Amino acid sequence: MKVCTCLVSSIFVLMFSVYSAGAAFASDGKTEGIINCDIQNQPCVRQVAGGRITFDIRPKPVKAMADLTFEVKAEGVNLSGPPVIDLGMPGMKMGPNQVKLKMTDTGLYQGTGIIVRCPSGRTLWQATVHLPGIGDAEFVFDVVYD
Ligand SMILES: [Cu+2]
Repeated sequence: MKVCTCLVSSIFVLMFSVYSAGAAFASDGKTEGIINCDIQNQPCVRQVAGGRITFDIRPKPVKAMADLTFEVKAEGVNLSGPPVIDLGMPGMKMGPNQVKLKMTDTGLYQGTGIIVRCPSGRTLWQATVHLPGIGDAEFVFDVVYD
């Protein structure tokens, strides 16, 4: 189970991050500052290499432990292959969680994956979208825990 991956890899990190990084995130407002993608309400757009990519996750609200569809749309840029997404949490070492996308239309890539529930209770997640031939785009957003 992915929960276990998160648990096992986070046990030692948790001991430190809950009291140090976790506290810092909560107390000085850094959490709000590093969110750069309002994924609960709209797709997130990033200018890259003379064009732009649009990143989206459905269905909304975007929840942990639910089957999610990840989508990347490339406009004005040609990717040399389908994007791969690494899911993680800022300031926290999580187990590997990668979503591989497939082209479903011209410039449109989709794949399915799951965002796990972090035992620390923190809801801030980061998607690092690897764009072949272009580079990485990072999206930091909040997910919903039921
Ligand atoms: Cu975590």
